[in-house]
Amino acid sequence: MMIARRALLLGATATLAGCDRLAANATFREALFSAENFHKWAQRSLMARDALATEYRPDQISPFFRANGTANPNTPDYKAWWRGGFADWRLRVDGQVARKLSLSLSQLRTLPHREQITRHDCVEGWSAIGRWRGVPLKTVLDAAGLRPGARYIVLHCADRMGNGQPYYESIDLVDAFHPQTILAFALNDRPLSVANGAPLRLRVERQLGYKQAKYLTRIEAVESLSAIGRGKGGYWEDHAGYEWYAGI
Ligand SMILES: Nc1nc2c(c(=O)[nH]1)N[C@H]1C(S)=C(S)[C@@H](COP(=O)(O)O)O[C@H]1N2
Ligand SMILES: [Mo]
Repeated sequence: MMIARRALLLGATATLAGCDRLAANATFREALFSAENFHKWAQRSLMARDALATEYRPDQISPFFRANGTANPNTPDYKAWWRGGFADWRLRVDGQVARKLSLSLSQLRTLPHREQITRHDCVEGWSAIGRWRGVPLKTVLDAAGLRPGARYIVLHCADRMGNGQPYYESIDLVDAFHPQTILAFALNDRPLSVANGAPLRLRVERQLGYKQAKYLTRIEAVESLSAIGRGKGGYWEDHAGYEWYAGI
């Protein structure tokens, strides 16, 4: 990550050398386009994606966190997992990784947690504040070891949409390694309800509601999104033209 960012900054600074010749006024160039200023500007705008989403106070938590989209996957697999208290459920981690993983809920619960009170914003025009607890996605990705080709993380879900296709979403590595990006197993100090995505869902707090994939079954690291679904990076991106980057 740090290496990639540094390479990007160096690349941007190198491009600037060409612009230098075009700037007639030396002072203007000095002030606006000096390598140092440009570097600072570039770093600030890249850093903006690393900024934390607002976290709220406990008294601001919404009394009810409504459910949207699928409220129960109701597939034979899911019903069996639910009946067994999700003891037989696993999160698979595969794709462009050095080590494939298959993690049980109790294994995930033993990893270091993060807790955050954040606001969920759905494009359909509602918001809710909740306290999420889960494992940083970074922890899981570091355990699996991303291969150099990995560019995106695809979240595969247990629920089937109207057309029988599973819900899925994807994020880039900036969001995947963001400190507030967690695999959440608890909402408001209770195990996730079925309606809110049991047993595990993504929280990627700089993004809109539809990126917050529920009912996770598999995390896949990929080089490109083109072979996933219809290639737009998510169920709603593929079927309703939603933006892949849903930053807020
Ligand atoms: N697997 C899955 N994840 C999903 C959805 C869905 O239908 N299936 N709906 C999305 C949308 S549009 C929103 S707003 C949130 C809703 O999360 P909630 O049900 O916990 O409120 O989940 C998102 N993640
Ligand atoms: Mo949504």
